Amino acid sequence: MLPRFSLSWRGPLLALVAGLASSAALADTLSVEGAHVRAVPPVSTTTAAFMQLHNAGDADRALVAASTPAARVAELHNHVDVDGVMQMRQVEMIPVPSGEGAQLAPGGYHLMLIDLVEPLHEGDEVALSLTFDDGQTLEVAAPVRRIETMGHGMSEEMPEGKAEGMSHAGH
Ligand SMILES: [Cu+2]
Repeated sequence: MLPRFSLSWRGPLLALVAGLASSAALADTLSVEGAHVRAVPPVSTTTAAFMQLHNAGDADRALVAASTPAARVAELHNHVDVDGVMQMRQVEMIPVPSGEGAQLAPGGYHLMLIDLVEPLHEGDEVALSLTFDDGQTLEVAAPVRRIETMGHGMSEEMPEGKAEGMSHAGH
């Protein structure tokens, strides 16, 4: 399905041209707000990045990949409630619906930064590269911040949270 766009529609012969034009136009419709990376103790080689994704376009999009020079692996993750226990799962994509966008926040969707190249310090900026299902990429600078995990009874002395710490044993 082609997204709607502001060119006049002249029929199927223009479908390809229209598709190209719309992907160019969409470059302005996705944006990122409040990106940040959770500060972790120097011994930790894993952390998470959070942000709000906005989609002002007419087409639903999805975040399909992420990368950063700060970590050797960046995965898309979600938390799911399995019999009352929050578990992290890697997901293929994070939906970014038109108008709604997506919230990457503790306890929900997040980017998992695995095998950090060097310890991150509060105030550092981590460059994140986000790739969407239409091929476009957004570059974001995400400051490293302390985050108090909400809803798990976790203090900031255990910044990864119990559920994350447990499922990271498998990485
Ligand atoms: Cu995770």
